[in-house]
Amino acid sequence: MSVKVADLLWEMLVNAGVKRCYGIVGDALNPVIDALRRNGKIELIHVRHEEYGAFAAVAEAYFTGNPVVVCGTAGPGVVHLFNGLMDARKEGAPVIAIAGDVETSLMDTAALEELNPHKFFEAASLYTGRVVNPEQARAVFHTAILTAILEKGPTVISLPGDIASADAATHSTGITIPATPVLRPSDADLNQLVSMIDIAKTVAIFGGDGCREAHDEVVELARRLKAPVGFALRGKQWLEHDNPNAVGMTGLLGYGGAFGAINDAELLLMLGTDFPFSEFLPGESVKKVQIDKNPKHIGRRTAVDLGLVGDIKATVSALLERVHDKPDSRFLDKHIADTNSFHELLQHYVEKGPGIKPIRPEFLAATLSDVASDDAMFFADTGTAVIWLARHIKGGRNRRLFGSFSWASMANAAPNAFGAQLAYPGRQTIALCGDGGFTMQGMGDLLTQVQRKTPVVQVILNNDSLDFVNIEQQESGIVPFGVDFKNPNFAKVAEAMGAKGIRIEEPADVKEALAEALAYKNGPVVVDAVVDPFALSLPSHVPFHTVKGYTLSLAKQVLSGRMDSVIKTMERNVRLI
Ligand SMILES: Cc1ncc(C[n+]2csc(CCOP(=O)(O)OP(=O)(O)O)c2C)c(N)n1
Repeated sequence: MSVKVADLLWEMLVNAGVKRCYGIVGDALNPVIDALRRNGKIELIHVRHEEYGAFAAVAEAYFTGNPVVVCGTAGPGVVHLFNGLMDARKEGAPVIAIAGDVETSLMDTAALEELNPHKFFEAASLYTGRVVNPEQARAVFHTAILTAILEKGPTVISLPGDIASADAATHSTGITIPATPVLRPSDADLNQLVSMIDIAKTVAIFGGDGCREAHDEVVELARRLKAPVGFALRGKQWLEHDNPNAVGMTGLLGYGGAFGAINDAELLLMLGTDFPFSEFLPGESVKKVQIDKNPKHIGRRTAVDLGLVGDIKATVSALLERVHDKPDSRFLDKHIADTNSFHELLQHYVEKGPGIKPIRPEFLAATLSDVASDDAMFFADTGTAVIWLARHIKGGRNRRLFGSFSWASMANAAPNAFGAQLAYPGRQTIALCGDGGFTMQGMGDLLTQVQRKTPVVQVILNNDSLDFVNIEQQESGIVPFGVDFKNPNFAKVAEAMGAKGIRIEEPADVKEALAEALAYKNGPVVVDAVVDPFALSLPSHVPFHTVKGYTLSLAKQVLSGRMDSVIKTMERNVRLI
């Protein structure tokens, strides 16, 4: 049998390490999927919504580092992939989209389902190739694959059905993935950094996702410099565990002494972070050095005094050979003490949790953290779930914490956990879902999990509202509006769909119910946890405009006759209970 363009594509993807393709077939994609079936080495994960597949692919690609394929057919199918591809772009996940395209004879004729991939994918894709001739195919496939892997992000192969089923112009399917080079600043630049460190009386470190491979090096540097280590949400899982100098996070979800440490230090080392909230970073009173392998990150969130390009592991290793220890630990001790006292505040609703109904989300998340295994993978929906993940789910050397942290899409957690479960079968994969998020996307594809008997645990924060936006609106001084809805009993819905459903209304049942959910291995579990919609969270550093916004919103709510919700908000957040 002759080799078709689509056969060439799948064989090249196999050779690049692709194991799964998430998506929905049809129309332009049919010859492509027929070739996948013939090839037999890549599994098609047939989802009910292309976006769900894309978010699953992001988690698989981010954690394994392997390229993962998603597919959608021309027009609407392709459009459904977009949000997940934006997420792949922001989280740095090598996802390759095979986008069905109209027949070449119909291009640019406003045909049914026609979409110009170059225009449409521009914001998301690192490279988009539209294959209009079999002669082009190998080069386009090769570029899309290598770009996704080496630049860690999404690429798009737009493939019309007539070209997919045409004879390939070559049988060459080999693909060589170059190893990642070691990247670090020059000796002269490192020496300049060493002198800045030597001059500074106090040094703080602030790290992000770029510290992924560098836990031990950063912790050792912090130990020698007596430097507190704060982190962005994307750095938490890499820097918090096994780190006596950890002082928590800054930003809107902030906790611990991170904000103070970063702003009080004489010198701040920003390591592998593109933390976007500039107002939480220090101004000119603190000298700043930023190190990142991506030069575009340097200086864009705050002006820096020195910018160095390098991998954090390689750069900090080289620095450790040159840097002089600092003997004075008073700065570190102060910020560790601040961190400990904030921790006590955070524990309030955890410790009181067994006696408070509706269930406090802090207590739910902390209990989940306690009962989960040491290598559990946690995923949080954008919404209040991220807050509780950041503050109450403990990381660890083998634990993983993930979400749509940089793109901030809703409804990511269930598909993320599904993708992770396929990549790491048997490992605990836990999605902390908003009720808005779960009904937006998780519910339809619960059927996919049921069909595949995938043991994903989704814990739904059932608070009958888009609670995060509720808080956001109050912070900005407006009366909450458009945020309430009515939920079904998700446990019963799950049971009707063939999953295991567990509903928790009583705080006393939380631990046992979560343990039961985690022990279940025959398929997906939905834990419907009825939580307090009035639970608020304030960052460890509260900007003035937030306080002003809350005061204004509460006043407006009183004036518009919502006294009861104001009282509940106050009562449940000033530690009266
Ligand atoms: C796709 C999408 N739509 C809207 C938003 C804006 N948004 C951010 S959080 C949020 C509320 C999430 O509500 P829910 O999933 O119920 O979680 P909760 O905050 O109540 O825990 C919304 C609407 C978004 N980030 N993404």
